[in-house]
Amino acid sequence: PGGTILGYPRIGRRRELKRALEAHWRGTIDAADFHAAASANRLADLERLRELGLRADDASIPIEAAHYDHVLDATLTFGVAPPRLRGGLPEGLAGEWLLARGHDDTAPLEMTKWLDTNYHYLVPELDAETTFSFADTRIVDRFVEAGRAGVHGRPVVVGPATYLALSKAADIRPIELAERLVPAYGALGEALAAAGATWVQLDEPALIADFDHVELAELQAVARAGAEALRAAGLRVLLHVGHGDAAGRVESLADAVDALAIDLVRGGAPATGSTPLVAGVVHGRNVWRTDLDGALERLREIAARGPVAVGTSTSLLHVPHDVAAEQSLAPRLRSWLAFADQKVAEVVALAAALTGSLDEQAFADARAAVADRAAAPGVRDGSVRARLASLPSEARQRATYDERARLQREALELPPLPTTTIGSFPQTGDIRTARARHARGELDDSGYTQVLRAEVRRVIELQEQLGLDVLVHGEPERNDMVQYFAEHFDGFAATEHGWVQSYGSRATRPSILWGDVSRAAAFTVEWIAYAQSLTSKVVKGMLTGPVTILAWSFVRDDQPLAETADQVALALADEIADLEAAGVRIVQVDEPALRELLPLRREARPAYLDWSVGAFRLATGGAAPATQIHTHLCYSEFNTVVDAIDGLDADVTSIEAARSKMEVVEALAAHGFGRGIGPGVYDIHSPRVPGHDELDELLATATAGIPEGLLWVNPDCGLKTRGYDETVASLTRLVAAARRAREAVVVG
Ligand code: THG
Ligand code: ZN
Repeated sequence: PGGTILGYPRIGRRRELKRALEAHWRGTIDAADFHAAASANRLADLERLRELGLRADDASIPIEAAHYDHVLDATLTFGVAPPRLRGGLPEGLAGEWLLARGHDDTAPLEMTKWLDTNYHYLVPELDAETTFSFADTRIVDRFVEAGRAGVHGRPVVVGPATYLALSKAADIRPIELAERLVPAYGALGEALAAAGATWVQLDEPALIADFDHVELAELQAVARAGAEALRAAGLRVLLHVGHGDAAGRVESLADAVDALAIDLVRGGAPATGSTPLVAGVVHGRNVWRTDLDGALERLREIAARGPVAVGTSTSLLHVPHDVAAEQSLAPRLRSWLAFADQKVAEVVALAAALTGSLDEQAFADARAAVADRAAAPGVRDGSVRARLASLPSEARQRATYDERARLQREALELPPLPTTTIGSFPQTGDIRTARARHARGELDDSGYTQVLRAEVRRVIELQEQLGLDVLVHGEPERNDMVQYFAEHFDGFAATEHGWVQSYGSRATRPSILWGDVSRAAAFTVEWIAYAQSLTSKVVKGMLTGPVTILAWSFVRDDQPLAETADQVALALADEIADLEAAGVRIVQVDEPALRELLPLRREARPAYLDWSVGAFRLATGGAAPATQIHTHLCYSEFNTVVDAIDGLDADVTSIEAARSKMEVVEALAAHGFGRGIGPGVYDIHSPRVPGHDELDELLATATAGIPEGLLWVNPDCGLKTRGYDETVASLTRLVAAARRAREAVVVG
């Protein structure tokens, strides 16, 4: 029995891969230099994993490290050109970047969340004509590269069941293409075996999820076929599931594979007889040190039933590289944390202990850290707990919508079809430079505030010129819509280098929610009040909702998410009360991630919706009936929107609708609904300025489906990533289109 991990961060300890990618895209470095930089980054990580104690000679080290995305790697490996690019996909890196980033008129592959993580993969586009072949040797090449560096590793590939379950196709259920796809795995296996590989890791997390379009039995059959194809090539297969409870879902595959890696943090151990288990007792997705005593006990129980090795519950892709880089974190908090490198060391210590060579010091340190964390001040805050324990029964319940709507109409005096934006305005280079200089101490607080206030003034003046009805301050003071809140709440800490890949070259630094959450003082009020002082129009207060704050942070694991969400909700409720006291009449509480935390398993969804919606309602439940509560959801699907409108009880909900040509509106009209709604009339994800006719058409669809008194006119999402030129042009047209629609409504 040994120890292994199921994957490792690929962006580099200092984001070397990001820098290489972006330099190459800018044209600063050519393909050869890019390959050299990517290779150096991979080899540095392999070296690090050896130093940390993983064995280099027995396939314990996973070999993966995609340039951009591991699903894209499978797409390229198996020669899957999207139907719209069939025959026209360029060779080499050009083809890879075309799929990842698009070019001129060619849209990139769509991005979506990898399971319930914060990582986005590129969605394969298939159709009934799609064929598969072993078309690209990158997986083999990386195995050979590692071998030259003295590492006999374990190549990793996304399995066929997961690949197809996460694909989309216009005219066929993707899983029906399995018979064509599986032979390509056989060909990959033969090439790997010829290169000297002994094991391959087949990632099949789809086995633990529920899908609407594919049955578990189909996924199992396809995963089995993939494993058999690789075995027929002479390889041993480690089937890796991860991301949830595999018990009851993988037992039938035990005879088709040589070992099974499963998540023991979120699930139980399947009975797999003599098939070895890689027991995922070290959490691959959180940042807390493992209770090594507890993990060892668990391992011993499993070892009594069959062969076992120690593993992580998932790839370590989802955590930052190294706690040691965090020299500014409070030492006490730091002592509770384990990032990727610390988790590798935990795996190694557990593997040694399982074979009888217990590292007393490592276990004693872990024991002390776990105990210290449980007892530390701030982890449990009596006043936060007392407040939650004695919530009044109406804490999540506002006045009826009808009453609120009447009071809000009187208070706000808005025209029909009011226009607004989602909240953020373009974050210019000047703002980013000022923030960086402020962080480095080169710009003092008052200098920084001056820059930000000047930006707020400019955004307010611009919106007045444009003729928008409900204004925003533009959020120049916020680096990130979650981190900004974490920085102002107690119970959170921010990291300096804790980058985690979000997609491609982009990463976020999730905050660490370590203790009971509360808010010492108002922090958004001064910005909104300043913006409001500059205009006679209504300015919206802007907050991030409790679910999104949890979804985009590393959250404590010692209490249910529901409890933590309610604590965040109360801190937000305090901020809303202060905004109201300062005269703010509309407050938007964004929940773009509401959908993202939706459990992969059907049976867990009702409980999730219950607490997530409950937390939002706790945050907003204290708002006066005359205060208009808005919310915004990203990547909205019909079901999410209906659930949200029914459940969140917001007065106005803005959603993405332009890319789907307002389909969601027709669906909503059929459902019937009675609260304000702002279906986005243009897509902010591209710099394209929408045409007048296009806007008129979308608005006509919207006015046909939505009662006049409920319809708002706004873009799809925040404008943070756009430039000012296209923003001004697009919003000018948006306001003009709303005015034309208003006349049509009033006349008609
Ligand atoms: N904030 C947080 N998490 C998120 C999002 C967010 N998760 C989901 C989604 N939005 C991810 N989207 C992005 C979009 C852009 C970037 C990262 C994630 C990005 N990052 C910069 C980079 O990598 O260069 C770094 C930004 C920074 O300096 O903080 O551009 O909005 N928490
Ligand atoms: Zn959005």
